[in-house]
Amino acid sequence: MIKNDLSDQLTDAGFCVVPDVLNAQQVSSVRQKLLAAAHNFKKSGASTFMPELDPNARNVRVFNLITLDAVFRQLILHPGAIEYVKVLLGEHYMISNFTANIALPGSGSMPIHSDLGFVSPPPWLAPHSMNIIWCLDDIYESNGATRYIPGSHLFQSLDDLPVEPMQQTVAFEASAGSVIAMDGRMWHTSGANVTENSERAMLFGYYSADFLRPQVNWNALLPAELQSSLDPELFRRLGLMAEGNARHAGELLQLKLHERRIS
Ligand SMILES: O=C(O)CCC(=O)C(=O)O
Repeated sequence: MIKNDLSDQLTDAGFCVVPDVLNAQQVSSVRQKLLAAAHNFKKSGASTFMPELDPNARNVRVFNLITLDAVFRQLILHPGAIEYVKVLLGEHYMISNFTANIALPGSGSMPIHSDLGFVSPPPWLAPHSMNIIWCLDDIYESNGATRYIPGSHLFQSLDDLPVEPMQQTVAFEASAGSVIAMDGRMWHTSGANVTENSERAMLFGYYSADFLRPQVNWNALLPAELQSSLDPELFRRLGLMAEGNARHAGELLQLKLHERRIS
């Protein structure tokens, strides 16, 4: 059941932390599956180090989680997360991406950014995208918790960014099993993991309004046999149906017919 105070916080402050969406046993199972997925991802020839994103290879990036294990196909539509997606995006949300970032001790911050800025040019006037961030470890400042600029979900263009944006960031704090729901306009980055031996594994489910092109092309990315075996709801939310961006045309047509009737 969605908590009203969290829903209000998400709308007003641009984020909320929802505790205990997964229990300890589920966290441990998902974490193990993530490590196996990272291993298989590497074995397939892909790199988990993205020099354009991270300063060194202590950030382990795992892309395209949807193909890597059934548990990720369940998490991306987990009801305890989707109810928060609907707070910002309404009923017509789509899945834009699903990735992981394991920050090992010694990892550093990536460039600060807003995720809406990756899929839509400014002005950024409304929450047309959002993240559901799954915490598979307790996350806190010293183990590289995601950092954000409070209030930055209201920045409308690059002109609103402070001169030294990193200095304005604060770290999220959340226990393993929580999700952080975050407005896609929020400026954020990964923190540096300065601990001796505390890993920080997080999954980033990214969702957007259905009129925005997803960050990845699921049609090209997902093998045909996986596509044909997907649950119909997941198939639809990944935008794999033949119908593309037709909802708004349909609504406009309705409006025209309505106007005709009243004129
Ligand atoms: O790992 C993090 O804390 C942030 C990751 C992120 O923002 C991204 O990959 O775009």
